[in-house]
Amino acid sequence: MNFTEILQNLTKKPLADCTDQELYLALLELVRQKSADRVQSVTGRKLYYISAEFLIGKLLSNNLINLGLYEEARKALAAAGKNLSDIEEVEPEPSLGNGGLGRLAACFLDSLATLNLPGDGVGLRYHFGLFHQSFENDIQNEKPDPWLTAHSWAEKTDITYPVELAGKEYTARLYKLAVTGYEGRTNTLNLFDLDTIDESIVHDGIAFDKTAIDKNLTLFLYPDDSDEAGRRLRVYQQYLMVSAGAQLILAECAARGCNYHDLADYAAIQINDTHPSMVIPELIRLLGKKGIAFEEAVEIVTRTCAYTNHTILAEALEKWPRAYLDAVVPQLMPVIEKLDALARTRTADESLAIIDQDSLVHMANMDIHFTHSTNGVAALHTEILKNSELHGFYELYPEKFNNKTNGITFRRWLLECDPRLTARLEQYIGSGFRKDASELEKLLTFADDETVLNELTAVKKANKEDLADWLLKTQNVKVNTNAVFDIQSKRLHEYKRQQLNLLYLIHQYHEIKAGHQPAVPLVSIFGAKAAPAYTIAKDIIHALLTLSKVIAADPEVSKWLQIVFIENYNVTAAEKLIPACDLSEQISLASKEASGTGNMKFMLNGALTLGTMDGANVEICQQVGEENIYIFGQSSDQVIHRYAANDYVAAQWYENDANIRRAIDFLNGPEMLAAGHSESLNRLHHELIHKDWFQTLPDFNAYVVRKGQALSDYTCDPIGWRRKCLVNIAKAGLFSSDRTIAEYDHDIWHLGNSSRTHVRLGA
Ligand code: H53
Repeated sequence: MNFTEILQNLTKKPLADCTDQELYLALLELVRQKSADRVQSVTGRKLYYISAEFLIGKLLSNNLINLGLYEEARKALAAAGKNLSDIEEVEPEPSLGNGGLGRLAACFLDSLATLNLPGDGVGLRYHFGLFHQSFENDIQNEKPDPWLTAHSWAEKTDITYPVELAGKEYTARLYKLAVTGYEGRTNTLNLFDLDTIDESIVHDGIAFDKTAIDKNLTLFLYPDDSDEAGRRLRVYQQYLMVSAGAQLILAECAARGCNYHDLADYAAIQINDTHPSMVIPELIRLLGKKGIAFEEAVEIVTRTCAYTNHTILAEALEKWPRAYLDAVVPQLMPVIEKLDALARTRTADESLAIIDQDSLVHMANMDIHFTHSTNGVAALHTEILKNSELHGFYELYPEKFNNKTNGITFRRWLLECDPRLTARLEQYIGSGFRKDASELEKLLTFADDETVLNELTAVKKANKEDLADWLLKTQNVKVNTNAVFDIQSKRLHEYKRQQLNLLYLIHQYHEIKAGHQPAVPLVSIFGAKAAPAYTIAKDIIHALLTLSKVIAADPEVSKWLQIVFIENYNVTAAEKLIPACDLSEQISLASKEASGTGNMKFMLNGALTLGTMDGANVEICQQVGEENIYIFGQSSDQVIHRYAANDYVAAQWYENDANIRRAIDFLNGPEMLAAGHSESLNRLHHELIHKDWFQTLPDFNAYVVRKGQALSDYTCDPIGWRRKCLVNIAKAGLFSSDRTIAEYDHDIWHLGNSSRTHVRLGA
């Protein structure tokens, strides 16, 4: 049977007569069948990657590519007058994540399956995801982001587990989503949910009764935690995930012959950030029920589990008041208390305790004591963990600490999102890079080939045209494709410093008004969601939207400058933005961005980075060389010292620098107040002068100069610019998540074989 016949068997009518919806469902079914053929039995150790987020994006195209069916599907549909990209539009994007942490988990699942390693995900099946963002009155508005339809990639199973929450028993149901690698095996993303969830309790945007656990538990990822009920709800969610997950792991291992004493020979569990940390005491508790004494259970769990730290921001290292845990998971508290007592026999350092003097339970501390590996996610981040943030732990357990620089899957972030560039690359260097990303280096032989450089420029131009069409269609904005496309897309957070970009844009506005014409027109594109209760983040969005209007209304400025803030930034939007980018904004305060992975995606798609020496930017700089990246700003050492000395006073920078003052004062000056909301603009103005926790002002002038340099290089030396882009593409191989996963496997997981981890328990 040819592809058309196979598909027609599923649609039961000629393809030409089908709607896009019908074709989508047929393709979904076909992918399911083909994926099922690639399920393999497991011997030895299998990985369970437990994570609150899996930002998997749309799955149809990705699965077709990984199954090797994309071209066939495209041609068969085209022959029937159908367009695969129209059919892709039918698929809702699962909104099961927020940012880098969740997207990393998705890339890891793709790489595990591609490398033929047994590794499944464990998480929750949120009905409405994070939230759907829209702008109303230039203010972020949140609504549910539903993605579950009658025919979803996640299939309901008959497998259920009892989970006890606040003394009441609930039933967690397992849904399975097939994850097929590129020419690889099929693994599973296990998502848990309750049958009793009631979507109708959501009202007025994303509000709902936070106490009706049976109805609300899996409605949203990260429900608002600005009140106690919301914070408790997060504990409920986390325990649902880890308790059901732990029962699944034990059941699967037992079915393969595990007697629980040898659990570490059957399972490796990776704890992704602190959200799943309760899996440690939960497993110890469950092993106790199987007759295994506490001391042995601790040893088994330590050998089985490993922990990844993704941040040094205190707010993201969870500490739960023990009163919450007493109320929600009373069955775990005796175990946590014993773990705390055991940890105290290993160190007298109070800051390394699990339960502190204020009765806060430090989840990361529990992770580090009772797993065999703690890793950071970029070289700089791991060094900061060892030397400052987690220094006490590093002294206690030096052998546990290791670095695993993040990566991205090239299937989604090159093959799928940038078919034009992929085709050109194949023409120059063959298709080996599809499987072995290091082969991209072959491109370097073309660094001085002007034909190739011009062809790459043409690819970029065509991608910018595509983005312009998409922006017109979805955001109703028209952009000039002869402009530089400068993009900052990531979660909205002060440490990521969208506000620095904002101040730059105001500065440019003034420069243009003063008759200083820039080297080239600039389209500055933003995509970002702010946490619903994060006021200043929402103020930054409002200021950018307001400034965008002020500029658009001024013909003198708007021919040089345009701000586009796209609504509801998600994986689908990222796939449109990244291939069209010229300049990638990676401008976090040095030391604060653990790694970043957007930086890698932009580089791979031939954008140049404007960034600080932070996170993986440092390694990108090492790869491409300083001449092929635009670095500016304070170093992480300077920042760490400034914090330690506690002597940063934003107001001094504001008073002493006329450019800074002019930019900040514009925020609540007459033009902005006429177009925006005074409360929000005044608050941001005040924040920048009196707080500025993430040191925007000391980096301002360096940023303006470096960005100016980049824009002038773009205009004055187009061939030189494109050569830099080529070097970035060629050197992106290091950032393949296949490399990252191979390192995790080699150093931590040892999948497929029995456990070879040697653990030092106790001091
Ligand atoms: O994790 C990414 C890093 C990035 C870091 C991010 C992250 C979240 O998305 C959420 C919570 C958290 O603690 C960290 O900010 O730097 O690249 C994957 O490691």
